[in-house]
Amino acid sequence: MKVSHYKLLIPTLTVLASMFAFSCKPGKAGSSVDADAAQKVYVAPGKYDEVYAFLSGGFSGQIAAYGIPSGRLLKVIPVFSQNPENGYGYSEETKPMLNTSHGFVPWDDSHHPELSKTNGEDDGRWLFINGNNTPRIARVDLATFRTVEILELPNIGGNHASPFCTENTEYVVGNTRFSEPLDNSKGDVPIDSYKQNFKGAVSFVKVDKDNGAMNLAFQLIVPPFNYDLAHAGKGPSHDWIFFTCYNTEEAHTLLEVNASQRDKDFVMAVNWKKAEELIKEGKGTKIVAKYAHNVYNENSHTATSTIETATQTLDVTKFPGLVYYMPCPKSPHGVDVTPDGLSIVASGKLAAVIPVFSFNKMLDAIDKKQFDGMVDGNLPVLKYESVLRGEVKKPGLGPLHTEFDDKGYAYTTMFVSSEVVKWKIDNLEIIDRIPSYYSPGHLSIVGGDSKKPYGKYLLALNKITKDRYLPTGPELAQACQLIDITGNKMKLLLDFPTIGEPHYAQMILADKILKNQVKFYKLEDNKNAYVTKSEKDTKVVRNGNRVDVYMTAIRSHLAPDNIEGIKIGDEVYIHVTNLEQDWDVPHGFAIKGANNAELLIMPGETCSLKWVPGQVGIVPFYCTDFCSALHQEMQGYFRVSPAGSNTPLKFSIGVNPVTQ
Ligand code: K7E
Ligand code: CUA
Repeated sequence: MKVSHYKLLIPTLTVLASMFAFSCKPGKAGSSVDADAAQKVYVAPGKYDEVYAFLSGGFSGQIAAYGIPSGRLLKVIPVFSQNPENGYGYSEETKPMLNTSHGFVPWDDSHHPELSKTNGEDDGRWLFINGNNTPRIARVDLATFRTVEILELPNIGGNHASPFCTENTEYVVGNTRFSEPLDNSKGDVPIDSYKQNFKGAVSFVKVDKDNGAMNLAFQLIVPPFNYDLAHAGKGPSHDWIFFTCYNTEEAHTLLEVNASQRDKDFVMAVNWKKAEELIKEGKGTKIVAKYAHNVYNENSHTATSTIETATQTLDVTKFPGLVYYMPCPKSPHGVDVTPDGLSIVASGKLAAVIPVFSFNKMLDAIDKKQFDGMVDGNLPVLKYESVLRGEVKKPGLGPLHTEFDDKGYAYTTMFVSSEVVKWKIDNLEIIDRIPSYYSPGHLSIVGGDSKKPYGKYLLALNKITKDRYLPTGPELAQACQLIDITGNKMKLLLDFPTIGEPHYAQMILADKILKNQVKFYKLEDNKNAYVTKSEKDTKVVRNGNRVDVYMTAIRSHLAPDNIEGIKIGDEVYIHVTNLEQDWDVPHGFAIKGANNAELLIMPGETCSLKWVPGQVGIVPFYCTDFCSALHQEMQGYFRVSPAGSNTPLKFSIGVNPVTQ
């Protein structure tokens, strides 16, 4: 995204710049920093931040949780990428989370964190995020800040317009960025048969309202455009979800030029309620599809991966009334729905206005058949004038994304002119603008995409860092900026760098999450297949060349800590149970030479590390997490003997070999 936006938009700067009176280069930072900014972001030691901000990690594949207003990094939550820091994607329990129909894929590109919603408001239960590259949707449980489910999406390429929740999280929805042939037709087809063989697919993932469990309910087969962003309706527009699409030219090469030919692309409006009914009536077509569904069980602390083999589909050209297109100027990117659910704001990356569509006018235009042609024969394009509520005039250059506050204002990022623009939702008038350093993509306001925005803070998520911090060589961190939106004028409060590229972020009042926090796992509820609930039950079991070590950790020893009889050719699985039952007492486990990461085991949890010893000799292991004054004493040894040797299997703790 960083590169594509940059390349795409910079050339247009010269074209569009003449149309605007203001400078495209932001002024000096110092001039716009509020005098009492320091006081507004200072959170005294020991005090909590008011807000959690969840920032996508972009090409890190993860999510980072920050405290706002301080900008303190609280945690990086591993999602799509292996994380050696705590063994996610390395331990036996978590490897299945990264399984896909293509096998183990330990990385992805995550763009859009999305908080679960109840009645259109953030409920603080789950956080969803998309994997853009190998299409997946992940769910993080906000009681534990752990990724607990990852569902692969078949039939699509580039899961970018994803995952956006309907008003009550009935569904999280994702759409394809790179249309491609459907999996059941997988074919060795020429790329230039794009128009005949390629399709888009909108995935509707049902979310269980009690436990959050996801399943792919159905997919809508749509024309082969590039679908970019989405937002669901709310209140009166509850039944609908809106997608921007570009490349309605259906180009398959040099999209930079070929997908920017038409004056207008579309916002696609989908009546998901109607699609749901059609599926319930059995109108869906089941097609072959292969996709992984990975679930982490919180009691066994173990993930399982299942490969699914089919999905229900509806070809939208066969069901009138499911899909309508609203023309939208020049390569639309973001699409956002106002808190009242009545206006749909789209941002054309190359457009000089921000069109604001009226939901009621859309219904009316559908009713009166105010069409301006068809897509694929029978998918109506609604007349621009008949659906438009108005345009925000001269907003700046390169509008991308919009969010809303609690006072009737909208805020839109301008990528090219590098600023955030505040405008009034009712009369579409621009109220204020503030420079952003540099080139913001998304922005986030506390509750800013919900039915009840809280307002107060705005985060601008910037693509380019340049000179904002001490340099770190050619690679500079991405960055974001905290802006105070309580007054008429926006005020810059704080800059801070981020982990990976923050595309989107979601901010939520901390109180909504704090109350549900799990502090440790109850040992008595531990259902891990290799749990050891007390030190006296520790053991080492050989079965052919497989050796299972049932180990425990408690301040400040690992038991057993002397293990002999391991041989070259063995596969050793070390299952460590942390016996502690208190908050913030993890133990770590690492072993010399393991072609693996460490384990970081939370109180009451069991984690397993696979180790294939490669050299004869004594191999130390130790706890990696400084857990007590005697943490440095928390260690042990394996003895590895040659293949075929008859060293007996022995394990012990507290028997000093020197005095034997
Ligand atoms: Cu605009 Cu991937 Cu949401 Cu980046 S996307 S900015
Ligand atoms: Cu346990 Cu250090």
